[in-house]
Amino acid sequence: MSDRSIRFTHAITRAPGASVTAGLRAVDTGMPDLALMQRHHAQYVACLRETGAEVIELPALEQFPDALFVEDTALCLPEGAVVMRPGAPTRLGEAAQMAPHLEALYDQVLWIKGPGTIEAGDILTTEREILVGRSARTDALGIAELADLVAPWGYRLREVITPPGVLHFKTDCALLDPETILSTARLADSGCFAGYKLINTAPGEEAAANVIRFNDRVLMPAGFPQTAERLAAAGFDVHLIGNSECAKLDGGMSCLSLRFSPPR
Ligand code: CIR
Repeated sequence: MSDRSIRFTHAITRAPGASVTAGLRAVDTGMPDLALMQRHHAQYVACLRETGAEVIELPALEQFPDALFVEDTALCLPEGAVVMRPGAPTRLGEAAQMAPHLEALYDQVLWIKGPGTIEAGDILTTEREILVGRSARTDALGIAELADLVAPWGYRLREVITPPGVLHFKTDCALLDPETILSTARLADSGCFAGYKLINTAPGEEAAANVIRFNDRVLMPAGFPQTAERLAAAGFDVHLIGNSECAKLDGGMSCLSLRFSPPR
């Protein structure tokens, strides 16, 4: 089996700006501390870079408080990139800001034109399929439009459900290797991962599910020791990254980067 769902030559990140304090959040758990967030972000970028990947760091976009969560703006596949159409009105304009950076690396950059909406936090790409969770941000029309765009590249897209009250599908799961998924029990119980090996987050550590496998590493938010132990015991090279400030905005490891291997 190939491993292009976990091996990447490139990543794109965007620095948090002062306006991040106005970022979207489901529940107010306090104001994010920009200086601490910047330190965590630097730790995250360094960890990606240490795998040998080229990490393109974009400057902060003050007019878009959530713009550091670049994952939601695009789906990057080896064949081409698809610019998303975010369902959060304050985030809609972020996608167009990302497009030129993708056009510099890809021959094929396609766009979700709407009227549907889709955010890539709801998309999990494995070796065999693309899973898309319907959520408050991602609707049936957006999913259908993405399915049509990626079909010519040979991708099978499967619509699944993001658990109610959960921001994105990948808030609750992550691909650990081509066969293995880390998931919360509440998501795994839906049966959507039949045929994959599963590792569940430890009880009370649901917020540990949003990790990323990036080359030989697993980047994981600090503060979830039992789940970290489960991953280490399964043989994964776990790197803990501070996430206390992004967590106040419902953001985690996957949200902070686009990870891909462009064809040129
Ligand atoms: C939002 O609500 O859109 C941001 N505050 C958090 C986005 C997190 N992104 C992700 O899970 N892919």
